[in-house]
Amino acid sequence: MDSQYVNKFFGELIYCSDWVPEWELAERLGVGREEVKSIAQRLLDGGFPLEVESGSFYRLSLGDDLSKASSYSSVLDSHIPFRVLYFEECSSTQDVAAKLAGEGVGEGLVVVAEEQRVGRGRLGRSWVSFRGGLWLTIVLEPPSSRVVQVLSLGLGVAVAKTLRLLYSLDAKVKWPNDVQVEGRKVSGILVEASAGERFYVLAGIGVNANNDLPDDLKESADSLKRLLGRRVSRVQLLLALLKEVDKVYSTLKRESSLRVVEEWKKFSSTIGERVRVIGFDGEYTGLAVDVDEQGGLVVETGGVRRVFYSGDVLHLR
Ligand code: BT5
Repeated sequence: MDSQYVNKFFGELIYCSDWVPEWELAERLGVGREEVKSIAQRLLDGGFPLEVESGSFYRLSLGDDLSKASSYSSVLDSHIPFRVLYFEECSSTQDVAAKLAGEGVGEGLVVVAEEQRVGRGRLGRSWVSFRGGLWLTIVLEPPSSRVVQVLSLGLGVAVAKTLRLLYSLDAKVKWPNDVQVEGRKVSGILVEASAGERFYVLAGIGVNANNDLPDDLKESADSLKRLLGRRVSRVQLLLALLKEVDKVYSTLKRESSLRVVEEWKKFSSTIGERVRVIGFDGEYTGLAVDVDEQGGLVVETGGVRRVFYSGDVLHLR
């Protein structure tokens, strides 16, 4: 049995929290039921957390222990060669990843930390990173620095899709880089690019999963634990998110920025809204009408169309 099927089998089950019948897996993988049994046996022999019920129902019990994620990332059916490196605590996953990327660790390293002492957002802002959240940085080596802005939007799409697929949440993306549910920020994205000879990007993603939030963020932010009324498996969340990042990154590399922007627009809460944009050269109020191919927000303000490539956006009601 080809190891590609083992990866596919695992990949199919990542998104499912319930039992999946054998016939369905056989259909999805395009193999017979006997082959499904033998793939399952290979996973069991390899110590993977696969459960089998009545000999013909399967599910993964991935749990919440992020230190175990590294052994599962090896069987993700992804183009990016993900390797997860877990830390109990660090300053920021961006710093750890920057050091390793500078040493030439290469594309696909994922630094995950249970807790960050100085998690950061954009423009020097801080990111609250209590235990129980999902805080990670992925090292990527895109073909050109021109795609960085769109990559940032694409990561938002990956997070929103993951929250939709795993938890049926109505997750939306707010320009430039927030993922919100019911108007509250559940996830933030920070993309930093290297300045030296070797070009790499640090794709930082923070998701409020099982963590608490400080009182001053309770109005504007939310966590999966609070939204769903239960704790989630952060291992499942991480693996599903990596699969979605892989898909959007493939689209960006193999197809076009435009395709990623189109996907982003489908989940956007910003387009069609009256907004105030706080840009580098001042504040502008107008109607958010589009996002261009480079990921810039197009705002119609006083009969003039302006395009913003950075800044903050307030949705005005
Ligand atoms: C962001 O910045 O939203 C990017 C956040 C990226 C965090 C990840 S975690 C893994 C990796 N390692 C890091 O050190 N960072 C990345 P920005 O758009 O600037 O939003 C920051 C603002 O969001 C803050 O000023 C707060 O108002 C708010 N905020 C801080 N912590 C938050 C949290 N946990 N959940 C929701 N909002 C938060």
